[in-house]
Amino acid sequence: MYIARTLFFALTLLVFACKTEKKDQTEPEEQASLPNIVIIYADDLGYGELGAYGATELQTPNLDHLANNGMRFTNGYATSATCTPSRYALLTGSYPWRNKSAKILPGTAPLIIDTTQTTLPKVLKQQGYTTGIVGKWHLGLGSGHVDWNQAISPGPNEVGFDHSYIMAATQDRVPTVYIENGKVDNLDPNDPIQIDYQNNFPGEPTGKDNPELLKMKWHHGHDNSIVNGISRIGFMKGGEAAKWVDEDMADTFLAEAKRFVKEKKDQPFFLYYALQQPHVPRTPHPRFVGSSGMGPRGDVIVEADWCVGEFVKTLEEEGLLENTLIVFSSDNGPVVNDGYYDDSVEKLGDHKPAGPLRGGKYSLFEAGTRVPFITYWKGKISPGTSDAMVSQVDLLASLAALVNSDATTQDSQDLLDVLMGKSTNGRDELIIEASTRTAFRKGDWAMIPPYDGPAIIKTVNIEIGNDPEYQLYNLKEDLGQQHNLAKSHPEKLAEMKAAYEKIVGS
Ligand code: NG6
Ligand code: CA
Repeated sequence: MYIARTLFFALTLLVFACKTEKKDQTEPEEQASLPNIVIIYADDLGYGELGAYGATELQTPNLDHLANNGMRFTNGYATSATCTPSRYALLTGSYPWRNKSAKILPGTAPLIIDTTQTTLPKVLKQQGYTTGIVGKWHLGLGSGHVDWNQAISPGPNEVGFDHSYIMAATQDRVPTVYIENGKVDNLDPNDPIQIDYQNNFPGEPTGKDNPELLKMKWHHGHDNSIVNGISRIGFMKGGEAAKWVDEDMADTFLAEAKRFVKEKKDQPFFLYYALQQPHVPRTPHPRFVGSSGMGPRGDVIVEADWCVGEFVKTLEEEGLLENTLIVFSSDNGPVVNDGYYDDSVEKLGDHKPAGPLRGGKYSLFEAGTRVPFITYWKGKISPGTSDAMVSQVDLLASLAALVNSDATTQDSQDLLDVLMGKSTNGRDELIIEASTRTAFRKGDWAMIPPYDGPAIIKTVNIEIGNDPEYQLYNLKEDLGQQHNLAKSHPEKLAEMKAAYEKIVGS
């Protein structure tokens, strides 16, 4: 009896021990099974800009490697044809046209993401991720007047990022300084920064009045304060030691991105690496000058491709490549001349930044929002091409699903299986946006409602989609949107209008 009891007790202990041991083992396993997530986001890179998307005049071997060994989406969309709204949607999972402030912002604009709003980094943080952003922000900072010489808040760190190393707006807008976790990097307190988007500071040179000081001349806009021989949008005084060197920007962001990975690699991390290329001013590092034969615009694309290669190499060296999902895309379509004389038009040659698509940045035609869209995960995503429709607004719900979170928003769809190449069941319909105008994609069709205003922005030479009549295109037969079928297909038009108005309101 005693023996039996002892045996029973011992057995119970053993079972209990096994159970506890099992529990202790699964938890770290679950942690470890959470992959790192990196979103690499180019600025103004068009659909036809990469070899993997048909470019023949530019070499982009590193991005081609991701595309050819991951999923290459042919119907991948930014929500918008300009930067701020696309970035807003990427981070919040909400259509930007729902937020009136989501339009191209000056460097002094307040933060347009509500600090209580759901964001992608917040969702990932809740699941145990360390989150970081390196690169272009352009979603506003502060809540009114920003004093650039004090802690700058709210900003990325208040909407879900543990770490931030950013430029406030764009490379062509002041302040031309890096901001790390809300503090201007390298700021000399004896040389405070002042910023004004209306008036110049007395005695300060400008691109308009002092063209002799410029190394790159402005074509339209961009005639305010001069920094490094390039005039910008907005006026800036002070902060000399903190000013960035444009030609070093790619290396600076790359170094920060690598540093983040190396420092955070022991826990699951999310990095939003927002490249500044090929947005204006195009300032390749000297070692890339002449690398494309296409002038600075081509050279900075080669430089961006190199950065991606170096970054991926770092993941590989750290043993993280098999455990990291990389998403690559662009915030909007391409523009050739966006405001500086930089040979982009003269040296473009046969390169077609938009590939076969019509329009470009600022446009409701396809080239405005249809962009390179690649998912790469070594050993997990089988190489392939997908024609499924996906939008960057879907990354929130899809990546939430990846990390076992049920977070979602009104507009974001869980397309994880599509991103992983396991399904071709993408979006059925999508609203696209360009400078607050909206248009509609559904099935094979694109519909652009009538809009007043010029059909072409002459300064940038882009057709932006304005027309007094409805436009309807069958993209399967007419990818270049040459044949408006609105009149010949009234039933299709009515169906599209109804579906569109159901989402945006009539
Ligand atoms: C426009 C600028 C353009 C670019 C764009 C923002 C002028 C004339 N043009 O207003 O150069 O900066 O804003 O681009 O100033 S985005 O990719 O950040 O949306
Ligand atoms: Ca952009």
